[in-house]
Amino acid sequence: MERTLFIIKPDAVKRNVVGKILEMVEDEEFKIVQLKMLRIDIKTASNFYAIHKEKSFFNELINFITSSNCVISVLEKENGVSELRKLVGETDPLKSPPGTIRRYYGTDIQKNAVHASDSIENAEREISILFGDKETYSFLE
Ligand code: 3AN
Repeated sequence: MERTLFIIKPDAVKRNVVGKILEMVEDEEFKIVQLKMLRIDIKTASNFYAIHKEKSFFNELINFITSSNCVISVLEKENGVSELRKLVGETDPLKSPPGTIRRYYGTDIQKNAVHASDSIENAEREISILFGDKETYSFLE
């Protein structure tokens, strides 16, 4: 079983589609093992997106992700990291295949509704940033 980090971003929370997005995830047999709503602070967001530090869109990205509440979860499934990326679709909603979350609920390349970890290593890193270390955070089986 793999665990991956899933964020429903401010644009989707504001559009009232949290329930619809979680339903898509549960319909694909992901288990929600952690779930919370919060506004990510700038320091945490900068650490989370550190890999994009040099990109032209970095400041815009930090402003957007910290602009309002996100719904943050840890999801579990066999091959969960790649399975969730498939369900999420491409970064640009318009290039996302039909049936993907971003195709349904994304607006543009920035307001693309959701985030999903892109590797097992990054999933562990991102879960630890937003939920704390495994040792200090208990998951109920
Ligand atoms: P993905 O989330 O599909 O893995 P990344 O990791 O390349 O995409 O980018 C992280 C986030 O940065 C995206 N989810 C998107 O919100 C934002 N982003 C990526 N490319 C652009 C861009 N050209 N302009 C504005 N925001 C972008």
